[in-house]
Amino acid sequence: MRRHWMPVIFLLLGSLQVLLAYPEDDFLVNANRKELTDSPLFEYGDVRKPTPTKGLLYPRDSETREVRSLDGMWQLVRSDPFDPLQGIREKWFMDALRKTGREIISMPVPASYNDITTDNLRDHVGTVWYERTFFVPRSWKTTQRTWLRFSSVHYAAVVWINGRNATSHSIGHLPFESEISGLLSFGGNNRITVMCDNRLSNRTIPQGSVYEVATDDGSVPVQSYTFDFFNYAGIHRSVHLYTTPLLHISDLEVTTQLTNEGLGRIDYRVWLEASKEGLQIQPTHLRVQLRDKVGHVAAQQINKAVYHGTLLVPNATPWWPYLMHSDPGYLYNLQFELFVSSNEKELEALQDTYRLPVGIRSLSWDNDTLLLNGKPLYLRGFGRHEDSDIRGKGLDNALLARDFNLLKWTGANAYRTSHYPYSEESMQFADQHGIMIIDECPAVNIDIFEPQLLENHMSSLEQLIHRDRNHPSVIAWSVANEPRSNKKGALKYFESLVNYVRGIAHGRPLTAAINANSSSCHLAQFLDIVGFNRYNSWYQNSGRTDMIINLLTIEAQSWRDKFGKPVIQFEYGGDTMEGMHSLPAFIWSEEYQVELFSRHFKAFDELRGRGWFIGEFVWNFADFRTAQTITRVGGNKKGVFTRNRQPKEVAHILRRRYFALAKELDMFGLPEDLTVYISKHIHNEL
Ligand code: GCB
Repeated sequence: MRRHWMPVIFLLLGSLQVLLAYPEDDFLVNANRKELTDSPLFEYGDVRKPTPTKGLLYPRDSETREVRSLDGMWQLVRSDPFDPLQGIREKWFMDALRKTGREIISMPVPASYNDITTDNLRDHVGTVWYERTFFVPRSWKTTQRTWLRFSSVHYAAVVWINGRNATSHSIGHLPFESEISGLLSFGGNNRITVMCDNRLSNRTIPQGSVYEVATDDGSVPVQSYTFDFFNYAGIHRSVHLYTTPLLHISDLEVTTQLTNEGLGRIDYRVWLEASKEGLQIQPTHLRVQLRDKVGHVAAQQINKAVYHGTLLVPNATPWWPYLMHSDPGYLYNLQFELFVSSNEKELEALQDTYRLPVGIRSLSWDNDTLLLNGKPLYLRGFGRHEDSDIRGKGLDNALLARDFNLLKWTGANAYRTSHYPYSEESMQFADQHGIMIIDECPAVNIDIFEPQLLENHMSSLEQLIHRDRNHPSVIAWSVANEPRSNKKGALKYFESLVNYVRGIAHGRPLTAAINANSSSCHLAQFLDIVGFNRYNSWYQNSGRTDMIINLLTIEAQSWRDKFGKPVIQFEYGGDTMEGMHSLPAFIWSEEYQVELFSRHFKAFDELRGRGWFIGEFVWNFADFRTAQTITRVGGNKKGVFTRNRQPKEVAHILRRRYFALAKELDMFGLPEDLTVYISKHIHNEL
């Protein structure tokens, strides 16, 4: 056997796998909460590493591929919260959902289903079923493979095409796909059915638990969770059908480096996959071409029977973050073309083309700092949420564009994808605009440390890294937000987790957003960058902004002294009702938010001078929906912007700070509208 065929054969075996039946057990959430916390019995030795995900390339059309969107209006039925698996037993997927006799609800995709209707679908616990029909052209039948790809379904999904199981997946915010060529009616109408389950258990990432409460109308299941953002559910991101040739490029991995002399280096690896028929096709070579913004070839390589290589790019145009260079977010197009021998007269034919945007940059770190292209970074940004009125967590391009305009308006250069992976479209946007990303997996507030949870946690990171490893904007992986890392069980848990993630980290440092204290945290010792969340003058010492500088500088120094690593504050802030004013400042007023921020700025400036404090992140970019609690007025109001993306007073202050930092650190000019004319005696102090 010719050696270069090995990856193809290997991948073929994968693609012929019998589709797994729906793992019912995963859905059976134990209502009797059994505390497993801190049990010394868990050694994690028996934890299986997750099976690596395959082929998560974003669907792009090309000379050899077609992409079709299945977004639009679907139909939805909800199951009885007490019998979420009724539809599986009764095989609702075998026929149109209307045949179940249940109420049919028109449901847009992508969107969370919660805020669309006027009834209690908002608080539904359990499964809902989505359905739509679509045509596939006859022409796709013989020469193509057809794939179905979901960019995110929250939380778990099982998918059928024309009544036959196509795939299943759990963990929201992450893509999954499957070949469906064998399930389709080509040239005919097809039905897709998706069962979506929003229940969280002790073993899901993130965790939650379902319990029963007695109401005036009988008992009902309720989902509880400790994180504060609303547990929106549904088909949150786009659904695509796409085609590939019978032998195609199934996956790509790229790393880049930039030398002081401006030489760019791109190391790439390519995976191929073939259907049974595709195995007959003989690849002759792979052409890899790097094209600059205007389409000129900046470097190229032709490989025969080798699926990895290195491109050297003299005088490369580097990828720079926003406000670190006059042309931030420079992207090349890396074009991969697979050629095969054609039957006729040994001619070579183009078999498959895939184009990947690539930014050339180096990332490195030491015990004091994080460097991009050799320059130490100071991160100024936000924790955010994917959240908006009506759509919930559904992808919305208008919102995405507005958010990036606001981010740039404030002069921010970074954000953390708190507390889960954000859409692939937002990652592409960040690449293009030069916004740096701390990429976080969905492990928020994890508490009960048990082996099955660890396996899922590893899997969430594996899937995230696989999806995002080629984005120049990603500068770190965040392994968790506010885990109960002071508990004894956290030590072994995080040691195992971080050991695993190091092996797949793809040239990025590891961090986390910690709310334990430096003296009791069992996680920070394993990280490259220590991140902490602290709500001085909000959750502690409410109303006392005069205590911030002292407490914050002492705390940051304690993290530094104990772990000797760069330190970032990932969350600080206070809830603020837009339009509520008070002089002197009083909590919840706009004045209070301004005062609280300003005190933090002073502490940050003191800390920056110490040489290891490398970032400040506000909580939160915008107000967002939470579960109903007495501490939230219509949601979490710590936004610098309102939920409909208008600035609170503090936004103008934050903007002045972030641009002042850009000026101080990167000699960037200030925007003209940063200050307004007051009088000829009062000058712009920046
Ligand atoms: C935190 C959490 C974040 C919350 C925030 C708050 O520490 O990380 O998810 O929204 O506090 O406002 O309470």
